[in-house]
Amino acid sequence: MNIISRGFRGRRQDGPPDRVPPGQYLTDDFPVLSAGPTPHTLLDEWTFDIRGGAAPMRFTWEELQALPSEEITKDIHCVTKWSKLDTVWRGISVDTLLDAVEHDAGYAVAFCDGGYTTNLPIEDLTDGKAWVAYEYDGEPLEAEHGGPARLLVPHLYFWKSAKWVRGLALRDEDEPGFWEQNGYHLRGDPWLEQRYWGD
Ligand SMILES: Nc1nc2c(c(=O)[nH]1)N[C@H]1C(S)=C(S)[C@@H](COP(=O)(O)O)O[C@H]1N2
Ligand SMILES: [Mo]
Repeated sequence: MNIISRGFRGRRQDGPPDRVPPGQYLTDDFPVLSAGPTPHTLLDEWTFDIRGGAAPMRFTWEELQALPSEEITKDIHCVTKWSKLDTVWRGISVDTLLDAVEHDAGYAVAFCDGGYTTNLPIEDLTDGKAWVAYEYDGEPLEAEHGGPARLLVPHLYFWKSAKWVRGLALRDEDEPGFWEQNGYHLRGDPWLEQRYWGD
């Protein structure tokens, strides 16, 4: 009888090739990957800052909540090889946030409570490709998954989706963030398998 081994093999599903990038497998769980302890910031002390534009911009939690939000259904892909299809979020488009700032930057570094950073070209943050998400599956985003708010950049590997995000620092040059200084690819396109330096 090989029912059991078949059952185990079932965890490593291939999934539809147009949805699951090369080298990835599907999971129904939502694994937690954090490089340090989970910070807990009170909402009335929480702000989202955009630095490096013509003038600094700051949104309080209340101001952020007053902006038009969207429901976002996207597949996500972690560089540790799990992918999860049709995850449902609510958040504010980064387009909406950057519209409030005069700038001509080509890049940004997202910064977070706890000190995590990740770098992104502005092109990967705009035109409906990135959000500051504060709900997952119809509930406030859990702290372990980045609540109160995280960046959601689903077309890149999930390390770009900075948890506990507190703002964006606009830059003229691409400046490696936490994982990008420690061996991860500068951009991280899962369809090109841009996992590590040199990929
Ligand atoms: N602030 C912060 N954001 C982070 C991380 C982190 O360690 N700290 N880990 C990244 C990595 S490597 C991944 S795969 C995803 C994991 O998100 P999850 O724990 O909600 O699955 O968050 C990303 N964002
Ligand atoms: Mo990751």
